[in-house]
Amino acid sequence: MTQPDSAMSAASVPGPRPADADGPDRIPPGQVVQSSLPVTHYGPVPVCHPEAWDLRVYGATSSGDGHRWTLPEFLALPSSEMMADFHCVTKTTVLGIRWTGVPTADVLAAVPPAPTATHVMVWADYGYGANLPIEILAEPGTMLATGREGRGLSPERGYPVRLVVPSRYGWKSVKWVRAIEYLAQDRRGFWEERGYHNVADPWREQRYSYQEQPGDGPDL
Ligand SMILES: Nc1nc2c(c(=O)[nH]1)N[C@H]1C(S)=C(S)[C@@H](COP(=O)(O)O)O[C@H]1N2
Ligand SMILES: [Mo]
Repeated sequence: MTQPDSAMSAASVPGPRPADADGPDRIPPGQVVQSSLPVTHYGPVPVCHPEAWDLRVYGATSSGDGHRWTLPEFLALPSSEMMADFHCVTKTTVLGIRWTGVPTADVLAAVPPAPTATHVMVWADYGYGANLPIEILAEPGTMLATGREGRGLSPERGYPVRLVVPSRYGWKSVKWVRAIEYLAQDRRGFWEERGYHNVADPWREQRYSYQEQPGDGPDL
């Protein structure tokens, strides 16, 4: 198998496993490689009203204040590119998707969390949300993407802004992101309350909540 050219570039992210290495190590257990990722989500595609759209950061911030970006403000932030493999819990893996966007590490720098903040809830339109340990936002591969494969996001893929979390199953890659809530304790998101694993590490095949060990998440 040949690598996509840009997998060799400096923008390629060091994932939790060698995402830029070929061979069986690259594919998490139980996953099947497909050439493209089907559009996958629960419920309808939200309609974006660009004038009214904003992205908020709130909750356990260090200043106690929240932060808000309008769409032009968010699109003016420095953006970068990264390549990442994508693993859906339905067993589809797609290798080497190229994303453009704002690393979530930059969001943490712009709106520093309080020392008490341990987790985040990433909220989308219509109340969808996924929870993550706050360290995942500091990982180099995690970003708020505004583009995919060199073009803007389509509505189905999350226009105008979606999260990409290469180190977790795909449902944590929240499309249509509207807010990031800093949490002083973990809280389950949409799928984490409905039978899916709170941690969702594809390398440990953490698919379902019945697999959770003590400490993996809040009580169901
Ligand atoms: N807001 C929102 N984001 C979501 C979902 C969803 O239902 N709602 N589904 C998730 C799932 S299960 C996957 S696999 C990916 C799919 O991304 P894609 O549609 O770009 O392939 O989006 C994730 N983000
Ligand atoms: Mo998924």
